[in-house]
Amino acid sequence: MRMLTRLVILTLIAASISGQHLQGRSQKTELLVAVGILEEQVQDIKQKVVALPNSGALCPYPYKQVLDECFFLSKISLNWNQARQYCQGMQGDLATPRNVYALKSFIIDTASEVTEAWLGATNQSSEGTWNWLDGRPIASDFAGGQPDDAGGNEDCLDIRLKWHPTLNDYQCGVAQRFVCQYNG
Ligand SMILES: [Ca+2]
Ligand SMILES: [Ca+2]
Repeated sequence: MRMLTRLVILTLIAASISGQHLQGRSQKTELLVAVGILEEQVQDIKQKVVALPNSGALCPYPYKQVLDECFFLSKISLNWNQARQYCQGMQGDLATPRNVYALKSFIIDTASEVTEAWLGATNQSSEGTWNWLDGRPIASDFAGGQPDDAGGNEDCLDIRLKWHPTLNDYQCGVAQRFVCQYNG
């Protein structure tokens, strides 16, 4: 009797284990099928990505892509306020680069003769405070001794291509080349 009970219990355990195995196997099969479907979908998405036009499409003419931002280096020279108006007239504003040195490389690559260009920051309305036009503080990247508000008359930000670090406050009324950034 005792033997029979043990046998029954062992049989039940064996059946239970085998059931778990079966269950586990079918779960594994289901997961493998799911993985297969996902792999197919990934392939499908990759093909669609390849079929898309070049990533240059991120930046409409005449902007050029630098990392994930779109910049335009002017050929003409304007004072800071005029330059800002010009950029705003082409769906942008003066540049507020997240990576100043990527923009610097872009300017040098595009026009190595350029020595300075307006960027998107001013303290015309609050002397001493330097924020990008999008509100982010300009924490670093000012050249040594800058901003110096020389002559008490430097309220606009430019980039000096031959300086490192590279940013400077300068007289807003001076006409020089400038960098716009697409805001689309
Ligand atoms: Ca100033
Ligand atoms: Ca200065």
